[in-house]
Amino acid sequence: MSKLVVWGTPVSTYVRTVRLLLEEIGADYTLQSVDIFNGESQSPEYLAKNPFGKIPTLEVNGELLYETAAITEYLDATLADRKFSFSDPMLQARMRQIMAIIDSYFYGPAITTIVIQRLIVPSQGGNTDEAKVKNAIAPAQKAIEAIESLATPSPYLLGSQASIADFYLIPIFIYFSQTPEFEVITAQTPKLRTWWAQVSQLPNVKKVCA
Ligand SMILES: N[C@@H](CCC(=O)N[C@@H](CS)C(=O)NCC(=O)O)C(=O)O
Repeated sequence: MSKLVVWGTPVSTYVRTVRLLLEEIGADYTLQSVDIFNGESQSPEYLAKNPFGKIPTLEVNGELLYETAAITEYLDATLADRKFSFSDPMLQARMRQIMAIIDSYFYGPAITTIVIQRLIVPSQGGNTDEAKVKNAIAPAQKAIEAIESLATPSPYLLGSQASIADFYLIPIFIYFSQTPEFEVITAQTPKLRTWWAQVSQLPNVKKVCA
């Protein structure tokens, strides 16, 4: 059996993506802390594992793998017989498309700007940069409406089976839903609102994202 170590900070959305998958698989793994808030992820020791200083990095029997899409697809293939992907090529393409939209167009405005400015900055005694938040609303809305147009939730994003795309979006919604911008940005995405009401109650979501 493989020895799996996930390097990362438990509050990270991408670390949570990997952990949600591992928990759904029922895999045995260790979470090894790398703090992105105190500079540890930029230390020479961590940069030797991941030259971009991002989390997560997965260690499999001593071999290192980074980038969440690569990690999740590897784990799904090796531990779950691709249960969290699709054999239908178009559905598989839709899953990859949603993951790419999240990486390229949603994570930045939703997490790096709105969540950081609304939740993190004030919790550290700072003031929200309202201009930054305002500028992030339209791109976040465009991205989430694109995902809405691809989603067919019943109850998961692409049907009756949970896929890696769900594990990408759930950790972002955990934080994003706590911001005042969530209501307006998801006003035109009823399918995703129904999806969120259901998946936010899953036991492993409560366990990993508590
Ligand atoms: N492309 C990377 C992105 C990972 C990422 O952005 N992780 C965030 C935490 S959720 C991070 O490492 N932030 C620290 C930083 O940017 O310095 C992946 O897919 O794994």
